Amino acid sequence: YVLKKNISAYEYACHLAQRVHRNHSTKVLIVDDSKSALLMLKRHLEIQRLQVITAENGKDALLKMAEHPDIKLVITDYNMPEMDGFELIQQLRIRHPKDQLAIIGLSSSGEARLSAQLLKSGANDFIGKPFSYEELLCRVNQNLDYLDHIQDIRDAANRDYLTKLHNRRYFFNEGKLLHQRALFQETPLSLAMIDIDHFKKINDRYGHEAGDTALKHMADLLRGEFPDDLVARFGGEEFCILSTTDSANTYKRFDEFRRKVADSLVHEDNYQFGFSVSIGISSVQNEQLDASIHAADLNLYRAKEQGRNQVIS
Ligand code: GH3
Ligand code: MG
Ligand code: MG
Ligand code: MG
Repeated sequence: YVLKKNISAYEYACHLAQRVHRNHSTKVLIVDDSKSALLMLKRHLEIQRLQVITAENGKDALLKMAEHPDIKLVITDYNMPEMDGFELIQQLRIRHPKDQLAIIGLSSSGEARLSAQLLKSGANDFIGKPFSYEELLCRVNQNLDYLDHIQDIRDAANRDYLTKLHNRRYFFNEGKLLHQRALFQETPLSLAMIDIDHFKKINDRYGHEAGDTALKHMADLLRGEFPDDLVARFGGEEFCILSTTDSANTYKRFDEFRRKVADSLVHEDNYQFGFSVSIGISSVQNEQLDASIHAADLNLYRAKEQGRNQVIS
């Protein structure tokens, strides 16, 4: 009875200790050739509401990784048939860097050499067998928190705080890769610069906060219409899209978007208004990305000059 009571108190403590933000579907892969060890680990990790996937050796683990590319953490034994923990870790590291996939190696206590070997193979951390589950859970949480923090920092560096769209910096980094790939595969790539018309008037008439709401509204429309393209907030009320659609359809697609923006309304309790956008398009063929941006910018300028609320390619 005492044991049972202690275990449930312990489980309750684990429950309280869960980080609120931790996603219930965080996936963990555990790899051990001992079925009983797997079962024990699985049970304790599931109390943490982690989604647990099991594998009995390194080869099996690689298959499971391919099946579940969203696994965040691997906990692996070192001594296993078929493929041992060291080789598994080395194989995993070819594709998954330390700040995207955490790996904890299970080593035997009293074999300090093994722990060093696990770390050298690419593990983020290790834990000596036999271990207390409290220590295991601390290490699991610490490693998952580390990944979360890296992701938060990455988002802060790559996204615009107001609209949560990608920022200019991310646009150039990612854009260069997309550009190279398009050149290599000889697939079309087009670029659109979008600027809100008379945005200053929105700020002047309804206030800066309403202007912010209009920018968020614009971001929602962009996310809805171009889910597969690289969309960024380029500057104040200017957005840039790098799109892999067939260039013959580019004009039509952006003109439909222009109409959609003009037909939509921004509304809150104390205001309601609409706005339009001007769009300049260029194709990104054998040119550098910078040159295509410049070309799209010139077309945007012409769209403004010719009366706004239009697309020029
Ligand atoms: P045009 O049709 O020629 O593009 O005119 P415009 O008024 O849209 O362009 P202009 O460049 O004169 O003004 C852009 C304004 O956008 C000025 C700036 O105060 C405002 N702005 C830039 N960033 C933000 C923001 O984050 N929030 C809000 N509310 N306003 C912003
Ligand atoms: Mg987070
Ligand atoms: Mg403007
Ligand atoms: Mg502008």
